[in-house]
Amino acid sequence: KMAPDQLYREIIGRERSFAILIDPDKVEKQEIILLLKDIPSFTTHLFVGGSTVKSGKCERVVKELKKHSSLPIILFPGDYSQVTPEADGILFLSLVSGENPEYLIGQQIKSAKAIIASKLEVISTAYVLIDGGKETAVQRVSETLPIPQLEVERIVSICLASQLAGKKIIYLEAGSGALISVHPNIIQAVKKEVNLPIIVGGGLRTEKEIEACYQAGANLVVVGTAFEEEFKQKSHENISRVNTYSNSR
Ligand code: 1GP
Repeated sequence: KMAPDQLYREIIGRERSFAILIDPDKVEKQEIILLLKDIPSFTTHLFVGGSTVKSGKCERVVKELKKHSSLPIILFPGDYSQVTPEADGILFLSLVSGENPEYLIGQQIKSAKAIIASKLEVISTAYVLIDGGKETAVQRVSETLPIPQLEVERIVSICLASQLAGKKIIYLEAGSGALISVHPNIIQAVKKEVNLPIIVGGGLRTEKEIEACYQAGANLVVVGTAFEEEFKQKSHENISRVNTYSNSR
């Protein structure tokens, strides 16, 4: 039988975790088998969620992923409608860097009953939005301004307050498709002063950037856009290869 906090313990216990983020709005059900073949071999988790997902899409994607992968699926919901009992866990996010009550507690209230009724492992997450060099979807949807990267002390204080409030993990987020990812100095400062594991995501593209996050103290690194783009590029090339082949006959 699984311990109630198994996913969380695994994240703490393992030196490096790596999640591919799948936005249900940007993937078709029939693409999922191919997509899973493409994920890096060191992937330890699948995150599923997005800022704007049509109703029912999240559930269909989670079910299809479950059918074809044994990696744990953790929901990373943009809103309460994305709670999907078929996943393994959920990052119960509170946007602690902003002051919009809807994303501090409003969405959480709307999702509480469904989460309690499910078997999802709940990981209470302090979600910290940091400036990624452009307006990202999180910023737009949550109507919350990101914290400038230079305000390291403020970021540390937010994380300390989250620790005191009983959050279990910190998510340092530059926003999906960010131009600038979270600077390693910020990760390092949080690691030094805050006694919680750290997730880092937003705008990470190269292995070098990912490595720098781990070196600075990240426990789990999330990549969405870079993987998505590479996958789209590949499937595009495959389609044109098939077309060239059939045209030449
Ligand atoms: C977004 O942190 C995740 O919420 C991942 O961001 O899509 O830029 O990789 P990217």
